[in-house]
Amino acid sequence: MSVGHFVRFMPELLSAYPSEIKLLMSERKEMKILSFVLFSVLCVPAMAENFIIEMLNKDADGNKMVFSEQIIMVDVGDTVTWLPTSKGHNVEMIASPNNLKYKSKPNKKAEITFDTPGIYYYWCTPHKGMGMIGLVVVGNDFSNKNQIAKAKAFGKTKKKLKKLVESLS
Ligand SMILES: [Cu+2]
Repeated sequence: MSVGHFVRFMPELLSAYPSEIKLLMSERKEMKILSFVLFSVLCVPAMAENFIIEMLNKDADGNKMVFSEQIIMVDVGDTVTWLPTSKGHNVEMIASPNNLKYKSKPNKKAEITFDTPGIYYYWCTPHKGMGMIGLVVVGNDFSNKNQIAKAKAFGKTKKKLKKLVESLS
């Protein structure tokens, strides 16, 4: 339904409601304005955001084999897109509140829409022992922090995962 349809039909819908509302909106013009305001308010919570993370051989600080954002906070319904800015990387989900299975192809864009709150831990498969990991926190929910702290990690990544988990509060 378009905004135009909504604005045209809303006065009829509202006219089915009690006389108190009719009294509030004796003018058709006012009803149209109110309808538009209601429509706008109803649409706001549905607007999901898209976050970009780059897969990098080297970041601006000189760190090698990293995701540009190591911890990202998003809302339920938001999407994260990982761009293959440098070659040879991917995104593989390791631990998450809903045991999400996800492994992207190397050198390709990866994209996940997050519908379940909690902490998601992923790594880049070829560089999983070099600290190329990241966390996505959905809906400000840290309830599976222990699950993430106990998740598998190799080499340099062990220390880094510990540091990232400890920074969450
Ligand atoms: Cu990598």
